[in-house]
Formats: sequence, C-alpha cells, structure tokens
Amino acid sequence: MPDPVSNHIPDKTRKTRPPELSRSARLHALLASQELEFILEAHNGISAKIVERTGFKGIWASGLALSAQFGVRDSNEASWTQIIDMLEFMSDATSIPILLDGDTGYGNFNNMRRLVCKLEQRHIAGVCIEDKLFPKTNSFIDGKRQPLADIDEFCGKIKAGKDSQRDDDFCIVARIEALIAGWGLAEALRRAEAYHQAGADAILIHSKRSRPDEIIAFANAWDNRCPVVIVPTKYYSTPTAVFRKAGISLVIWANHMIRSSIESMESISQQIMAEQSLTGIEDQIASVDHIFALQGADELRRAQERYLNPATETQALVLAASRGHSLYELTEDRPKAMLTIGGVPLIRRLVDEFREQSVTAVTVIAGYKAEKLAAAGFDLCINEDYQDTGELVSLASALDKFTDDMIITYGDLLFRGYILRDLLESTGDIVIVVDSARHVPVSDPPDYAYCSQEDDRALFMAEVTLKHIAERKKLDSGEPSGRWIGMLKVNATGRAQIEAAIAELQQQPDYRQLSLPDLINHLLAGGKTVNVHYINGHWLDVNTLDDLDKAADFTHGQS
Ligand code: SPV
Ligand code: MG
Repeated sequence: MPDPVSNHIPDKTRKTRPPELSRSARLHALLASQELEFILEAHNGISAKIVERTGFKGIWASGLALSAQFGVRDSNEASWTQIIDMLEFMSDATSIPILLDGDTGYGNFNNMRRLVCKLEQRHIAGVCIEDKLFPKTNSFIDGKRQPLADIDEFCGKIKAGKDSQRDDDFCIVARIEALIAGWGLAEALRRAEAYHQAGADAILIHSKRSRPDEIIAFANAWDNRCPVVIVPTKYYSTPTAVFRKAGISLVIWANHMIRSSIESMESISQQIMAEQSLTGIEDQIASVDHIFALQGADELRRAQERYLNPATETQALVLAASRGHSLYELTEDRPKAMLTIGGVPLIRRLVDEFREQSVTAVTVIAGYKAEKLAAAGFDLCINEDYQDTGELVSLASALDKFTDDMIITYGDLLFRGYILRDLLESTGDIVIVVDSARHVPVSDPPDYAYCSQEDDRALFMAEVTLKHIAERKKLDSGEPSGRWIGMLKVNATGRAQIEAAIAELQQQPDYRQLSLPDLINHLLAGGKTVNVHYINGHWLDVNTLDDLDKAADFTHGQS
C-alpha cells in the first residue's frame, strides 16, 4: 500500500525524496527508540499540519480532542466512522505517523479487526486501545465509574488486531486504566504482562495524579519489558528529565492543541463582541495568507500552471500601435492608449476590464512610443514598422501569441463590463460586437456593419451573421445595421481561419496597409461565417479631442 508523502495527492514532480520508512515503521522506531520521544495531539487537518511543521515526529489523534472539535463528549458520542473520516484529513495533510486514540476499539474483537483494516487503508501508523468498557468515559471524569475490561477479553482484542494487520509495522498500544480506576500497581503490572504476551507493541500506563509517583513505580517494576508510553496531562509539572531517567519511551502531549485553540477562540470572540471592530485583534491572529500557506495554496497554483491547458485560457490581443494623429500634441510623447481619462491611462482601463472578466493574459501590440507602454507592465508585442503599416501587420506581429480562445480589440475602447462578459459567453467561431444604436455620433473612421438581420430586441439571442464591413455607407446596401466597435472573439476554428486569411493576405501587394475590417471582409469573401453580437450603446472609442471629453463623462457613468 503506497504511503503518500503529504497532501493527499502524491506529487511525483517534486524533487524531494519520499521518506524511506513508512509511517508505521517510523512509529515503531519511536516506540523502540532508546531516546525519550514526544508526540503532540492534533484533531483535524490543519492542527495535524501545524504539529508536523513544528517538527514533531508524530501525532496523537486524541479522542478527547477529536470529540471536542466535533462539540460532543469524550464518551463515544462521535461514531468511529466519523473519527476515521477526520483521520483521513489528518493523514492526507501530513506525512508523519499518527497514533489513534482508539478508545476501547469501538466494540469487541471483531470491531477491532475492522478498525485496524480501515486505519491501515488511511495510512494511520497505529492505534492505542484502553482496557475499559464501551462506551468509555474520559479517564479524568468520575473515577468511580471507570469499569475495566476483562483481561482475557481485552487480550483477545489485541490479538485480533495484531492478526488482522497487513503491515507488520502497524503498532497496537495497549493502555492500562488500572491506576485510573484505583486498582493499584499490582493489577496494572498483571495487565501489562498479559497485554504484552497478547502481542501489544507498547504499554500506555495512565495516571490522573498530579505527581508521577505511580507512573515511575510502574516503569521501575516493568523494567522495559516492552516500550512504555505516558500521558503527563495531570502531572505536567514533572521535569521531563524524570521521564527520561525512568526509561519511558514515548511522551504524549495529549490535548494541548485543542486547549490552546479554545483559549484563543474564546478570547478573540469576546474581544470582537466587546469592541465591535476588528482593529484590535487583527495582529493577534493568523493572517489569511498564513492559512493559505498551511493549506498548500502554492502547490495548487503550481499544479494549475502545469495541468490547466494554457491554450484554453482566453487571451486578449490589444491593438495599440498608432499615435492617434487627430489628438495632436496630446500624443506627442505617448501613444493614444496611454492618454489618461480621469487620471487612468486608457490601456489600464481596458486591461482592468479584462481582468474583471478573468481575462488575465493580455498582450498589447505597440508601435508608436512603445517604450511608454512597456513601462505600463503588460505583455508587449512590437510592430516596429507601425508608421508604414496597418492594423493587420500589427495583428500578425502577435501571431505567436494566438490561442484557441481570443479577444482581439482596439486599444482606444471604453465599454461597460457587460459587453465583454456577454461577448465571452457568445458562441460562434468569430463573433464581432456591433452597436445598433442610431444615435451614436460617428467618429472617424466608422466601421459600418451590414448584417443578416437588424437588431430586433424581440429576436434577442437569434443568430445574426455579418455580411460586410465598410468605412463608408454602401449606397447599394441600404442603411447599415450598426457599427462594429472594434472588438471580436475567436475560438480555435476562428483562429485557424484568421491565421489562414492572414497568410493569404500577405501575398497581396496592399497587405501592409490592410486593416482589421479588411481581414474580416476577406474571411466573409472566403465563405467563412462571422457572427454578430449586438449591443446598444455603452461604449466609445477615443479618436478626437471631443471623444476625450466624452470619455471623461463615460467613466463617470454619464453615458
Ligand atoms: C485523549 O487524549 O483522549 C486521552 C488521553 O485518552 S486522556 O484524555 O488523558 O485520557
Ligand atoms: Mg482518549
């Protein structure tokens, strides 16, 4: 059975070598070690992760803490499968051994067999069972009602567990409650011997006294016949050197993660309640980024880069090579796309609109004063020949940026967010946005669109195709259906069609002067379908000084 390194999903791309020993073998080694070893309680995935990150070699999956984090009592109120479900998260989140506090084994020998099987399936390294009766009561509650299990019956449970484990290293720790129940040292030793003979890998001797005397007495008498495990919750003030001297193998710090989190949650909740503000507590608690780090957000980001098909990510290509001569001296030291509206460059507004719609791969095709755009920090493609060439040459300079899902747009556009959103959701190999509003003042040069149907709002979503685009009204074609706003969407088929069309047009003598409408008309002439997505206003392009004033109003929501 493979023992995943961490985080549920073994990452074979990681350079780090997996640990050589399985988790169960490492728990075995902790128990057998000549050194005094320590494990710390955890009760869910994140606390388990913290225990591992701190440097502990193992985790105690405490019954008290697990039941407490569920908000129930430590009296087998949480079912064993609920415990197993949580253990699965803990195991997935970590790579160090987990020793489960298995209470009484949740039933008889048969339940124990099934428990061991399920724990092994989840890479849990071992289980500790205690010689009490189901449903158990926490050892620190009501000492008089701590009836002990029959020794033979408990030995049968240990044997059944050992016989059913498939992994030789899986550990079964037998916990003796004789001292807790007040039966004395002799009974504790009698039970220890029986459990050892039954095959237990270690003995956990428990005490609720505030001094370690009875534990030390047991350890001395036992004389390391097999490893001894202790839980010094009540005799916490005992110096650790005492345990070392007594030859204890493993100390379990049994409930300190749940107790510290309860303390912290109580104090923070009270403070928030009292102050009705977060200002006072922000610096006292873990940052959200810290949570992300514990959750392994970085690993997911790397996996996304690796596995999410980059070809399916929508790419925006923004044509921004021109100076914008009609804007005179305003574009003397910068390209049109860097003109500011309300202090924000046009291109920045455009890129922000793309980001709003989760289009983060944006390439700006620059030419005039390209260095000004470079400073703005986008992906750049440069048409060095911008002065003597048209839009198509600019677009072709970004051929290596083409993807199977693209938006191509002019860089001087302002538009309401829904226009891009709806375009992204539209279907068709090539879809252009056409404004059917009649009242829009025409700026220079208009791209009149002649379509298969007029924009009839009643036919909303009906398929409309483009027949032609023209800079001037075509007298023989009647009134245009609207204006192309300078934005189109392309899928994989459309991309192939555009690439082929560019290759064809490159053979024409006038190629260097061709525009995007020329490309679109060439596609139509070749029998390709260009779909139309109608809008009604809510956009403008910036070609003139007058447009700049309108743009200022537009960005204030007045248009
Ligand atoms: C637990 O952590 O659930 C234990 C140890 O069983 S104790 O609470 O000390 O009994
Ligand atoms: Mg317990």
